[in-house]
Amino acid sequence: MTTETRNDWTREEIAALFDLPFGDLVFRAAEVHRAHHAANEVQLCTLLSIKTGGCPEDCGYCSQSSHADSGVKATKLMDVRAVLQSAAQAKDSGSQRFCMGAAWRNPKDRDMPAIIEMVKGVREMGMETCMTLGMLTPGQARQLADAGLDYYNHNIDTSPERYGEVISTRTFGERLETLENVRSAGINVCCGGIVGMGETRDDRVGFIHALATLPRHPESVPVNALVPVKGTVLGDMLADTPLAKIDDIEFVRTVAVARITMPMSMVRLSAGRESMSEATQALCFMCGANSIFTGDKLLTTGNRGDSADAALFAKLGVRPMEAEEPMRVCEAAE
Ligand code: SAM
Ligand code: DTB
Ligand code: SF4
Repeated sequence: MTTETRNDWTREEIAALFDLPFGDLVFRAAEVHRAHHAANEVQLCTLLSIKTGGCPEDCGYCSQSSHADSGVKATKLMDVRAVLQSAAQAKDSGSQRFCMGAAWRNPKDRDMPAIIEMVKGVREMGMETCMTLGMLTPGQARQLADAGLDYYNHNIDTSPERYGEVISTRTFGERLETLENVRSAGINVCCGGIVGMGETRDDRVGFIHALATLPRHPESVPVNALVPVKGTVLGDMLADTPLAKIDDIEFVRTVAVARITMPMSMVRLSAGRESMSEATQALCFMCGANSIFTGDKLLTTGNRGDSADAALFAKLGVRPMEAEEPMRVCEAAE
């Protein structure tokens, strides 16, 4: 078995992994996982929406797009003090990473001073920081790096071929440009996408292929299961065509292939756990998912909640991961 990190995966190799008998795929993913990560340890991250709704982008899955009719109210950017209060609560409940999300196409330069205060304040509490603010210029990425931001989340969401069907207000190439700006600034990359948007197996192959052939694998790979929201293009499409809903086994296969192709990355079982069975989540952990979002809310939709997760961890013998000094990738900036 090879477990080294490779960036030259072919689509055929990835398709062949997806095609493996399920037991073989689970076994192989677990082997790769145990070669690089502590088995039975899962990282806890907490999300906060620091600026909700009213987003000009037309992402077909998102409740926060102004093109959707989801009933989500647009808010202004939160006060720094309120954000830090929320971070302190997350730390008290055992979270290691605080992820702050804003419903922007991109941050305006006038927003940057408050954003920088948030990063510095959360870091001072001893938590890892992550932000997701939309597209960044090279200068904005450097400002965030100077403030000490540990991770930037910017998802490719689906295969390059499917991208234009899900989002029309930006291109896949623009997504890659921001990822490059984040890398060059020396910030760790968090990049993944959504499964269950009515895509084909071939799109899931293309999605993992695009991530696993980046010049450097993202340090975090969030795999979201679509949370169908009424009033969004994809939420309504799934309500009308329930057969398009992703099968649990196919979801687990996607997590396993992410683990095998990106052995060192943290694979985050992200949105969609509220309606996912415990057995499916257990299979995902077995196949190498080693991070989750805690609490009862993601950005605008529900999450499982801490007591349900604690009970699941106890059943499975899973422990919350100890916080570590975040890995820096500053050599990328040299
Ligand atoms: N505006 C920023 C951006 O798009 O980069 C950051 C926030 S956006 C909500 C972050 C990610 O959340 C998206 O890229 C998508 O992968 C995920 N997401 C959004 N809505 C979702 C939904 N209904 N179900 C599952 N994942 C979702
Ligand atoms: C990611 O990939 N998943 C998180 C985080 N990055 C920002 C967001 C999930 C959002 C789910 C839908 C909502 O709550 O609005
Ligand atoms: Fe805006 Fe991000 Fe939602 Fe797209 S995913 S509509 S960019 S908040």
